[in-house]
Amino acid sequence: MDYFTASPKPANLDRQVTLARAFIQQHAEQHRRVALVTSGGTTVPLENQTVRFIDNFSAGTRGATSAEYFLQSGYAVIFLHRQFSLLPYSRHYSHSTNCFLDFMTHNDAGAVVIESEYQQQMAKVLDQYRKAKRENTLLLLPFVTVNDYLWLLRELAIQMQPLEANGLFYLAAAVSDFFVPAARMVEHKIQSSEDYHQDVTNGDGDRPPAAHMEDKRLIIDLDPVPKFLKQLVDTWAPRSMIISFKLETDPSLLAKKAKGALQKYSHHLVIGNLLNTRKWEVLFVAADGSERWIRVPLGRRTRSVTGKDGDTIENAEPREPSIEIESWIVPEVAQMHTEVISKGKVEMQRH
Ligand code: PAZ
Repeated sequence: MDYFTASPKPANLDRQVTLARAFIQQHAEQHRRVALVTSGGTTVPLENQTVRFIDNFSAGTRGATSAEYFLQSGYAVIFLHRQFSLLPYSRHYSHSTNCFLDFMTHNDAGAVVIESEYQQQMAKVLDQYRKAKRENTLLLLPFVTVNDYLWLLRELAIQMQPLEANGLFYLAAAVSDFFVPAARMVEHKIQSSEDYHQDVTNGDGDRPPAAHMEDKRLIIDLDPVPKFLKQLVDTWAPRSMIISFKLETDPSLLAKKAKGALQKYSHHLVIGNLLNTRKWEVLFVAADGSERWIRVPLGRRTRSVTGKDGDTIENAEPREPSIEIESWIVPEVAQMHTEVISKGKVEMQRH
Protein backbone atom coordinates (compact mmCIF):
# COMPACT_ATOMS: atom_id res chain seq x y z
CA MET A 1 0.00 0.00 0.00
CA ASP A 2 1.17 3.56 -0.73
CA TYR A 3 2.88 5.17 2.31
CA PHE A 4 0.49 8.14 2.41
CA THR A 5 -2.60 5.93 2.26
CA ALA A 6 -1.32 3.85 5.16
CA SER A 7 0.02 6.71 7.33
CA PRO A 8 -2.05 9.34 9.16
CA LYS A 9 -1.96 12.91 7.90
CA PRO A 10 -0.48 15.23 10.58
CA ALA A 11 -3.09 17.38 12.32
CA ASN A 12 -1.36 20.70 11.53
CA LEU A 13 -0.44 19.91 7.92
CA ASP A 14 -3.15 22.00 6.25
CA ARG A 15 -2.21 25.06 8.30
CA GLN A 16 1.48 24.67 7.43
CA VAL A 17 0.68 24.23 3.74
CA THR A 18 -1.49 27.38 3.77
CA LEU A 19 1.44 29.38 5.18
CA ALA A 20 3.80 27.90 2.61
CA ARG A 21 1.44 28.60 -0.30
CA ALA A 22 1.26 32.31 0.52
CA PHE A 23 5.03 32.49 1.05
CA ILE A 24 5.81 30.76 -2.26
CA GLN A 25 3.33 32.93 -4.13
CA GLN A 26 4.91 36.12 -2.80
CA HIS A 27 8.38 35.06 -3.89
CA ALA A 28 7.24 33.66 -7.22
CA GLU A 29 5.73 37.09 -7.98
CA GLN A 30 9.01 38.75 -6.97
CA HIS A 31 10.97 36.26 -9.16
CA ARG A 32 13.02 35.27 -6.15
CA ARG A 33 14.57 31.82 -5.85
CA VAL A 34 13.16 29.70 -3.04
CA ALA A 35 15.25 27.11 -1.16
CA LEU A 36 13.57 24.42 0.89
CA VAL A 37 16.18 23.62 3.55
CA THR A 38 15.51 20.56 5.70
CA SER A 39 17.24 20.36 9.05
CA GLY A 40 17.55 18.27 12.21
CA GLY A 41 16.57 14.69 12.93
CA THR A 42 13.21 12.96 12.61
CA THR A 43 11.85 10.81 15.43
CA VAL A 44 10.26 7.36 15.21
CA PRO A 45 7.52 6.99 17.84
CA LEU A 46 7.02 3.53 19.30
CA GLU A 47 3.54 4.23 20.69
CA ASN A 48 0.60 6.25 19.36
CA GLN A 49 0.34 8.14 22.63
CA THR A 50 4.07 8.63 22.49
CA VAL A 51 6.20 8.20 25.57
CA ARG A 52 9.11 6.44 23.87
CA PHE A 53 10.65 7.19 20.51
CA ILE A 54 13.85 6.63 18.55
CA ASP A 55 15.86 9.74 17.67
CA ASN A 56 19.21 10.63 16.13
CA PHE A 57 22.14 12.95 16.79
CA SER A 58 21.37 15.84 14.44
CA ALA A 59 21.15 19.26 16.13
CA GLY A 60 20.33 21.12 12.90
CA THR A 61 23.62 23.02 12.71
CA ARG A 62 24.11 22.32 9.00
CA GLY A 63 20.58 23.33 8.10
CA ALA A 64 20.32 26.45 10.27
CA THR A 65 23.72 27.75 9.21
CA SER A 66 23.08 27.02 5.52
CA ALA A 67 19.71 28.79 5.70
CA GLU A 68 21.47 31.99 6.78
CA TYR A 69 23.85 31.80 3.82
CA PHE A 70 20.97 31.13 1.40
CA LEU A 71 19.24 34.24 2.72
CA GLN A 72 22.47 36.19 2.28
CA SER A 73 22.64 34.92 -1.30
CA GLY A 74 19.20 36.39 -2.05
CA TYR A 75 17.05 33.28 -1.64
CA ALA A 76 13.80 33.01 0.25
CA VAL A 77 14.04 30.01 2.58
CA ILE A 78 11.45 27.53 3.77
CA PHE A 79 13.14 26.06 6.82
CA LEU A 80 11.67 22.63 7.43
CA HIS A 81 13.18 21.74 10.76
CA ARG A 82 12.89 19.48 13.76
CA GLN A 83 10.96 21.30 16.46
CA PHE A 84 13.32 22.90 19.02
CA SER A 85 16.45 22.26 16.94
CA LEU A 86 18.76 25.11 15.92
CA LEU A 87 17.19 27.98 13.98
CA PRO A 88 18.80 30.53 11.66
CA TYR A 89 20.01 33.61 13.60
CA SER A 90 18.89 32.50 17.06
CA ARG A 91 21.35 29.58 16.75
CA HIS A 92 24.14 32.00 17.73
CA TYR A 93 22.58 32.45 21.16
CA SER A 94 20.69 29.25 21.91
CA HIS A 95 21.15 25.66 23.03
CA SER A 96 23.94 24.29 25.15
CA THR A 97 26.97 26.20 23.87
CA ASN A 98 25.71 29.71 24.58
CA CYS A 99 23.15 30.78 27.13
CA PHE A 100 21.70 34.08 25.93
CA LEU A 101 22.03 35.51 29.45
CA ASP A 102 25.82 35.21 29.17
CA PHE A 103 25.71 37.91 26.50
CA MET A 104 24.05 40.42 28.80
CA THR A 105 24.99 42.71 31.61
CA HIS A 106 23.67 45.73 33.53
CA ASN A 107 24.82 49.22 32.63
CA ASP A 108 25.43 51.93 35.23
CA ALA A 109 21.77 52.93 35.14
CA GLY A 110 20.76 49.36 35.89
CA ALA A 111 19.34 48.64 32.42
CA VAL A 112 20.07 45.28 30.83
CA VAL A 113 22.41 45.71 27.84
CA ILE A 114 24.59 43.51 25.62
CA GLU A 115 28.17 43.02 26.84
CA SER A 116 30.47 45.26 24.80
CA GLU A 117 32.55 42.35 23.44
CA TYR A 118 29.44 40.86 21.77
CA GLN A 119 27.93 44.10 20.44
CA GLN A 120 29.44 44.00 16.96
CA GLN A 121 28.65 40.37 16.18
CA MET A 122 25.15 40.63 17.64
CA ALA A 123 24.39 43.81 15.68
CA LYS A 124 25.32 41.97 12.48
CA VAL A 125 23.11 38.98 13.28
CA LEU A 126 20.28 41.28 14.36
CA ASP A 127 20.42 43.25 11.09
CA GLN A 128 20.24 40.06 9.03
CA TYR A 129 17.41 38.70 11.16
CA ARG A 130 15.43 41.94 10.86
CA LYS A 131 15.95 42.06 7.10
CA ALA A 132 14.61 38.49 6.75
CA LYS A 133 11.56 39.46 8.84
CA ARG A 134 10.97 42.74 6.98
CA GLU A 135 11.15 41.06 3.58
CA ASN A 136 9.36 37.93 4.78
CA THR A 137 12.08 35.70 3.30
CA LEU A 138 12.21 33.06 6.04
CA LEU A 139 9.38 30.66 6.79
CA LEU A 140 9.89 28.31 9.74
CA LEU A 141 7.96 25.03 9.57
CA PRO A 142 8.58 22.43 12.30
CA PHE A 143 8.27 18.65 12.21
CA VAL A 144 8.81 16.04 14.91
CA THR A 145 8.27 12.54 13.51
CA VAL A 146 9.43 10.99 10.27
CA ASN A 147 5.75 10.84 9.29
CA ASP A 148 5.34 14.61 9.78
CA TYR A 149 8.46 15.14 7.69
CA LEU A 150 7.39 12.97 4.75
CA TRP A 151 3.91 14.49 4.52
CA LEU A 152 5.32 18.01 4.72
CA LEU A 153 8.04 17.37 2.17
CA ARG A 154 5.55 16.03 -0.34
CA GLU A 155 3.04 18.85 0.14
CA LEU A 156 5.72 21.57 0.06
CA ALA A 157 7.26 20.11 -3.09
CA ILE A 158 3.88 20.20 -4.80
CA GLN A 159 3.35 23.80 -3.66
CA MET A 160 6.78 24.71 -5.05
CA GLN A 161 6.09 23.31 -8.54
CA PRO A 162 5.07 26.72 -10.01
CA LEU A 163 8.58 28.02 -9.17
CA GLU A 164 9.97 25.51 -11.67
CA ALA A 165 13.79 25.76 -11.81
CA ASN A 166 13.80 28.64 -9.30
CA GLY A 167 12.99 26.08 -6.60
CA LEU A 168 15.85 24.36 -4.79
CA PHE A 169 15.76 21.43 -2.36
CA TYR A 170 18.65 21.23 0.11
CA LEU A 171 18.01 18.09 2.11
CA ALA A 172 20.26 18.32 5.17
CA ALA A 173 17.87 16.69 7.67
CA ALA A 174 18.85 13.34 9.17
CA VAL A 175 15.77 11.34 8.20
CA SER A 176 15.11 7.98 9.85
CA ASP A 177 15.67 4.98 7.62
CA PHE A 178 13.34 2.75 9.65
CA PHE A 179 9.96 3.40 11.22
CA VAL A 180 6.88 1.88 12.87
CA PRO A 181 4.00 1.74 10.38
CA ALA A 182 0.68 3.00 11.73
CA ALA A 183 -0.90 -0.45 11.44
CA ARG A 184 1.72 -1.93 13.78
CA MET A 185 1.84 0.83 16.40
CA VAL A 186 0.43 0.18 19.89
CA GLU A 187 -1.87 2.82 21.34
CA HIS A 188 -0.54 3.03 24.90
CA LYS A 189 2.80 3.20 26.66
CA ILE A 190 4.58 -0.14 26.42
CA GLN A 191 4.57 -1.76 29.86
CA SER A 192 7.87 -3.11 31.08
CA SER A 193 6.25 -5.20 33.82
CA GLU A 194 4.43 -8.43 33.09
CA ASP A 195 2.04 -7.58 35.93
CA TYR A 196 0.21 -5.26 33.61
CA HIS A 197 -1.40 -7.01 30.74
CA GLN A 198 -0.67 -5.22 27.50
CA ASP A 199 -3.07 -5.40 24.60
CA VAL A 200 -0.89 -6.50 21.70
CA THR A 201 -3.72 -6.88 19.21
CA ASN A 202 -2.71 -3.84 17.18
CA GLY A 203 -0.51 -5.87 14.84
CA ASP A 204 -1.25 -6.07 11.12
CA GLY A 205 -2.69 -9.56 11.42
CA ASP A 206 0.29 -11.78 10.76
CA ARG A 207 2.83 -9.72 12.67
CA PRO A 208 2.81 -8.51 16.28
CA PRO A 209 3.08 -4.78 17.07
CA ALA A 210 6.42 -3.34 15.97
CA ALA A 211 7.43 -2.65 19.59
CA HIS A 212 6.33 -5.09 22.28
CA MET A 213 7.54 -7.05 25.32
CA GLU A 214 8.53 -10.68 24.99
CA ASP A 215 10.13 -12.59 27.91
CA LYS A 216 10.93 -9.31 29.68
CA ARG A 217 12.71 -8.04 26.58
CA LEU A 218 11.61 -5.11 24.48
CA ILE A 219 11.42 -6.25 20.87
CA ILE A 220 11.55 -3.55 18.21
CA ASP A 221 10.96 -4.63 14.64
CA LEU A 222 11.00 -1.69 12.23
CA ASP A 223 10.01 -1.39 8.58
CA PRO A 224 12.14 0.52 6.05
CA VAL A 225 11.06 4.09 5.28
CA PRO A 226 10.12 4.28 1.59
CA LYS A 227 12.75 5.91 -0.64
CA PHE A 228 11.13 9.33 -0.85
CA LEU A 229 14.01 10.88 -2.83
CA LYS A 230 12.97 8.89 -5.89
CA GLN A 231 9.44 10.26 -5.66
CA LEU A 232 10.69 13.79 -5.04
CA VAL A 233 12.92 13.74 -8.13
CA ASP A 234 10.53 11.93 -10.47
CA THR A 235 7.12 13.17 -9.38
CA TRP A 236 6.88 15.83 -6.67
CA ALA A 237 9.56 18.27 -7.89
CA PRO A 238 10.65 17.24 -11.39
CA ARG A 239 11.79 20.74 -12.45
CA SER A 240 13.61 21.87 -9.30
CA MET A 241 17.25 21.52 -8.41
CA ILE A 242 17.68 18.79 -5.79
CA ILE A 243 20.63 18.38 -3.46
CA SER A 244 20.80 15.56 -0.95
CA PHE A 245 23.28 14.94 1.85
CA LYS A 246 24.88 11.60 2.62
CA LEU A 247 26.21 10.91 6.09
CA GLU A 248 28.61 8.07 6.81
CA THR A 249 31.01 7.14 9.59
CA ASP A 250 33.27 4.84 7.54
CA PRO A 251 35.43 7.03 5.23
CA SER A 252 35.90 4.20 2.73
CA LEU A 253 32.15 4.12 1.99
CA LEU A 254 31.40 7.82 1.54
CA ALA A 255 32.27 8.45 -2.13
CA LYS A 256 30.86 5.09 -3.21
CA LYS A 257 27.55 5.68 -1.48
CA ALA A 258 27.26 9.29 -2.63
CA LYS A 259 27.81 8.19 -6.25
CA GLY A 260 25.37 5.33 -5.78
CA ALA A 261 22.66 7.74 -4.60
CA LEU A 262 23.18 9.99 -7.65
CA GLN A 263 22.98 7.04 -10.01
CA LYS A 264 19.87 5.72 -8.31
CA TYR A 265 17.91 8.95 -8.07
CA SER A 266 19.39 11.07 -10.92
CA HIS A 267 19.24 14.36 -9.05
CA HIS A 268 21.80 17.17 -9.22
CA LEU A 269 24.24 16.90 -6.35
CA VAL A 270 25.07 14.75 -3.34
CA ILE A 271 27.06 16.37 -0.55
CA GLY A 272 28.83 13.66 1.42
CA ASN A 273 30.04 14.14 4.96
CA LEU A 274 31.52 12.09 7.79
CA LEU A 275 30.13 12.29 11.29
CA ASN A 276 33.41 13.33 12.91
CA THR A 277 34.67 15.80 10.28
CA ARG A 278 31.42 17.24 8.94
CA LYS A 279 32.11 20.72 10.26
CA TRP A 280 35.25 21.22 8.21
CA GLU A 281 35.09 18.94 5.16
CA VAL A 282 32.43 17.79 2.71
CA LEU A 283 32.55 15.90 -0.57
CA PHE A 284 30.65 17.28 -3.58
CA VAL A 285 29.60 14.53 -6.00
CA ALA A 286 27.87 16.04 -9.02
CA ALA A 287 25.65 14.60 -11.73
CA ASP A 288 28.49 14.91 -14.31
CA GLY A 289 30.47 12.39 -12.23
CA SER A 290 32.88 14.96 -10.75
CA GLU A 291 34.04 14.58 -7.14
CA ARG A 292 35.55 17.40 -5.12
CA TRP A 293 36.36 17.88 -1.46
CA ILE A 294 35.68 21.26 0.11
CA ARG A 295 37.78 21.85 3.21
CA VAL A 296 37.92 24.89 5.46
CA PRO A 297 40.96 25.55 7.68
CA LEU A 298 40.86 24.42 11.27
CA GLY A 299 41.37 27.01 13.96
CA ARG A 300 44.10 26.76 16.57
CA ARG A 301 43.33 24.94 19.79
CA THR A 302 42.27 27.59 22.20
CA ARG A 303 43.05 25.84 25.47
CA SER A 304 46.11 24.12 26.80
CA VAL A 305 46.50 22.27 30.09
CA THR A 306 49.42 21.57 32.39
CA GLY A 307 50.51 17.94 32.48
CA LYS A 308 51.60 15.95 35.57
CA ASP A 309 55.25 16.88 35.07
CA GLY A 310 54.41 20.57 34.73
CA ASP A 311 54.70 20.66 30.93
CA THR A 312 52.08 22.50 28.95
CA ILE A 313 50.26 20.07 26.72
CA GLU A 314 47.53 20.60 24.20
CA ASN A 315 44.30 19.30 25.56
CA ALA A 316 42.06 16.87 23.75
CA GLU A 317 39.40 19.46 22.82
CA PRO A 318 38.24 18.81 19.28
CA ARG A 319 39.45 21.56 16.96
CA GLU A 320 36.82 23.83 15.49
CA PRO A 321 36.90 25.20 11.95
CA SER A 322 37.88 28.86 11.71
CA ILE A 323 35.21 29.45 9.05
CA GLU A 324 31.70 28.03 8.85
CA ILE A 325 31.90 25.51 6.03
CA GLU A 326 28.36 26.41 4.97
CA SER A 327 29.70 29.84 3.93
CA TRP A 328 31.62 27.97 1.20
CA ILE A 329 29.02 25.28 0.45
CA VAL A 330 26.04 27.57 -0.16
CA PRO A 331 27.65 29.98 -2.70
CA GLU A 332 28.87 26.93 -4.68
CA VAL A 333 25.38 25.48 -4.61
CA ALA A 334 23.87 28.83 -5.65
CA GLN A 335 26.32 29.01 -8.58
CA MET A 336 25.34 25.49 -9.68
CA HIS A 337 21.70 26.50 -9.35
CA THR A 338 22.33 29.46 -11.69
CA GLU A 339 23.77 27.02 -14.24
CA VAL A 340 20.79 24.67 -13.87
CA ILE A 341 18.39 27.58 -14.39
CA SER A 342 20.18 28.89 -17.49
CA LYS A 343 20.48 25.40 -18.94
CA GLY A 344 16.73 25.02 -18.42
CA LYS A 345 16.13 28.29 -20.26
CA VAL A 346 18.31 27.20 -23.20
CA GLU A 347 16.44 23.89 -23.36
CA MET A 348 13.09 25.71 -23.33
CA GLN A 349 14.21 28.03 -26.14
CA ARG A 350 15.25 24.99 -28.21
CA HIS A 351 11.75 23.47 -28.01
O1 PAZ B 1 22.53 18.69 12.08
P1 PAZ B 1 24.02 18.53 12.13
O2 PAZ B 1 24.71 19.76 11.64
O3 PAZ B 1 24.47 18.06 13.46
O4 PAZ B 1 24.37 17.35 11.11
C1 PAZ B 1 24.21 17.54 9.73
C2 PAZ B 1 24.02 16.22 8.99
C3 PAZ B 1 25.24 15.33 9.20
C4 PAZ B 1 22.77 15.50 9.52
C5 PAZ B 1 23.85 16.53 7.48
O5 PAZ B 1 24.98 17.17 6.99
C6 PAZ B 1 23.57 15.26 6.67
O6 PAZ B 1 24.45 14.58 6.26
N1 PAZ B 1 22.29 14.94 6.47
C7 PAZ B 1 21.88 13.74 5.75
C8 PAZ B 1 21.99 12.53 6.62
C9 PAZ B 1 21.67 11.26 5.88
O7 PAZ B 1 20.49 10.97 5.75
O8 PAZ B 1 22.58 10.57 5.37
